[in-house]
Amino acid sequence: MNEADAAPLSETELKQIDAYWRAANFLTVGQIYLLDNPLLREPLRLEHVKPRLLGHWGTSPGLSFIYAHLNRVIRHQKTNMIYICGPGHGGPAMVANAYLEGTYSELNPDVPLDEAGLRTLFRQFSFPGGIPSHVAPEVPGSIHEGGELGYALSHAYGAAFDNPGLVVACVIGDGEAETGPLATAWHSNKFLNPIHDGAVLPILHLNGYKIANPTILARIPHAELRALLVGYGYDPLFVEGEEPAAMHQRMATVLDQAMRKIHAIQDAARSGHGGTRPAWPVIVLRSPKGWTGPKEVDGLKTEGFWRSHQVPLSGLADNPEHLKMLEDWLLSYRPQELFDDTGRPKEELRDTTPTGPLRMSANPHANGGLLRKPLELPDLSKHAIEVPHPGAAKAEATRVMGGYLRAVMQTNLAAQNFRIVGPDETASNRLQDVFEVTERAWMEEILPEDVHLGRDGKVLEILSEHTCQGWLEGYLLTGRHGLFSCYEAFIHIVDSMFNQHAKWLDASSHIPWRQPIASLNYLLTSHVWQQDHNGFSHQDPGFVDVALNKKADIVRVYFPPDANSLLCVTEHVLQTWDRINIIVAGKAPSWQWMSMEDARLHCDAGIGIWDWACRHNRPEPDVVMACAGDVPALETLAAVTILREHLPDLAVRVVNVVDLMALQPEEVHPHGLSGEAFDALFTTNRPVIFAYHGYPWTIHRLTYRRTNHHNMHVRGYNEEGTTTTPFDMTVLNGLDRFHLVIGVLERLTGLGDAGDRLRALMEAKLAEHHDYIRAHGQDMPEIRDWRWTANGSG
Ligand SMILES: Cc1ncc(C[n+]2csc(CCOP(=O)(O)OP(=O)(O)O)c2C)c(N)n1
Ligand SMILES: [Mg+2]
Repeated sequence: MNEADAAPLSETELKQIDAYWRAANFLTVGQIYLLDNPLLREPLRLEHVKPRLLGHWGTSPGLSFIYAHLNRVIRHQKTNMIYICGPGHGGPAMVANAYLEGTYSELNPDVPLDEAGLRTLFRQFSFPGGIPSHVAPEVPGSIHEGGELGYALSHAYGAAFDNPGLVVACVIGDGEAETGPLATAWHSNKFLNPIHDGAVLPILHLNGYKIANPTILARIPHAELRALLVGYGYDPLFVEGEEPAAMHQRMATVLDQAMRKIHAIQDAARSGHGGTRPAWPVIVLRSPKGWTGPKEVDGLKTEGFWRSHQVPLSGLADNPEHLKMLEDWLLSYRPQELFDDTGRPKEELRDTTPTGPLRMSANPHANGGLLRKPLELPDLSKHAIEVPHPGAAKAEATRVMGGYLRAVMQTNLAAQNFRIVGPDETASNRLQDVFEVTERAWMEEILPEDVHLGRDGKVLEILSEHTCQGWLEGYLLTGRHGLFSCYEAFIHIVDSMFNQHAKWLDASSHIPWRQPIASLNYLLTSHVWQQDHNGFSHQDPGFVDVALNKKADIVRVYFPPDANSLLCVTEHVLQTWDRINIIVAGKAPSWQWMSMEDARLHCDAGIGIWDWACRHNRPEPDVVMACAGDVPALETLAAVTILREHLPDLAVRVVNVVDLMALQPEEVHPHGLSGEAFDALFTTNRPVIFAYHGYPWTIHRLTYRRTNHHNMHVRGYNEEGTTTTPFDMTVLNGLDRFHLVIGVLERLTGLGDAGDRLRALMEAKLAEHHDYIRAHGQDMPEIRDWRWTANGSG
């Protein structure tokens, strides 16, 4: 017999699996529509129906069909499996399955497995005070909200990395498959090692439609679709049709086949017969959108068409016929056969689900904090740069960080729970020391001349920031740790993914059973002020501004000004949880300001006066020079030396900010300074010239409630960029030492001739700089050779 005609389900099993599917569909429709009368024990009346009908039916029956069949596999094979639901708008389906598995009631005792529980389950969905319509963190078993489409497959692979016993089933909407992030994530198979990673089983859900259009993959010829998936390196298996009994048999057959292939691949690789990348199976499920729902509504095709995407029947108050159709639809699932007299799902249904943690809704991998072990962190001091006094040494900050990350990687290699991701930039960002202990993962051919590619590499590099972000999120959400290193300008590519992850963390923090996960850590380097090879396109420090829109509890932004402070910040972020930490640091050789001891104290405080850089640091200085960022710190210190030389009596205070959040009021951010502490640093009435790494307005946004805000003059990136010398970049944006000095002079009165002379000198210097770089193609010697000298008469 042809495998396509096989019937692996016995008559009883077929009945049971179909009953389970009907129950899940009934619960889905119930959630979308019903306020009361959950088991339709009385004729359906308008008052039983929600006044606002919200939710998505179209994707749901397919999602539950897949769920029911994965359950069969899990029960038979005791598979450790989680379910990533790409079309996360099918929230009611995923809630229905978690309810049928019993998990929902275990975690939410107010929604028990009886008629009252059903009423609550239905009522709460998309209802004020209830649960959201998507597969939000509230849904047990999910690590993926799916509201913003495109990230299912990268999340799935992230979950599978270093999880050899896990199978990640990943449902991909055919509309979702049109997104850029999803399209590129197919290539994740080139990074998955069948020996030490788990398996991803993509299930492409070809229900044919999006919100109001057909989908590309459902309309291209079958042969093209097959060729596409083969071209991505997969082994496609098709399940196509709509007659439930035949579809159950076909799906069971194909899933068994897929699982056999997965086991064969893993067994071969794990017994030493692996080698190159295998062709992992992918299932293509072609079934009607809104399957089992109303076929036609008001004479228009609905089942098997995009009209079933959200709520196929609406306007029930004005249309008694629709109310009757809803009742018929609900009754078509024969609820009396599915629930007992108390409203509890019948035992036969429970028999089709796995038990305990094997239930996908209860799998600990989908509540990764349960599995999270802290990273073991090596001794930081071994990596410190010797800085006997400020400006005594030069170093590339991120290279020093790379040395520490090498040690972190090595220390945690056995635990297999630390990954570094990045779009092709680990070495460019000077983190290459990690390659002394691990490679870049690569499952394709490796040529003799290739450098640091390996089957077991823990560094993941693909030129897709989306995929990097998705992998790391999936990895963290399943209980592990990691770092994303990226060019500062291009991290914007994942702005929206960042948003979604921040929302996930925020929502999770209100759910008692969700355990904290390791923070998502970004290193943003090759930043706006240090673009040697590149220009304007590579100059954009605005990611921080996107990040600041998120809740204070979630986001931290650090601007370590030198290598030792970068080390301290790195060590800190690797120990935090449920946050998104952004570290901005340069990779160019730069002057070092703090010993490890000083860096620790400074970073612990997050902000502070650099006593060594101040001139006459009286309680009331004449001017405060503040800085955040490595290049702004350098220019500020250079400006201080100019002021010191030309206006020796001027009292100048230097404040450095590492932790940007310290600028916010303490009521707004947990790291925020109190009003008194802020005023003690920035005074209540003296001019503050603030040199900031990013867009100046950010500092205003953070400090507008502070007493001395009206005296703050912020210099930063004003969107003036090009390919030019490093110093010229600061000049173009008014962040350079000469402009900073002019800024001071503009705000101080009574400096007399000395002030006028200095201003003229600064303008002359700017003109000289302008001409010099055009003549010589590099910065003036006094800029290149500048170094900090100790403060003579401080
Ligand atoms: C990135 C993104 N763009 C647009 C939307 C709006 N949207 C919600 S559902 C949907 C159609 C999804 O179609 P498909 O992936 O095929 O899911 P299904 O048919 O299973 O509902 C769209 C465009 C979205 N959620 N995310
Ligand atoms: Mg679709």
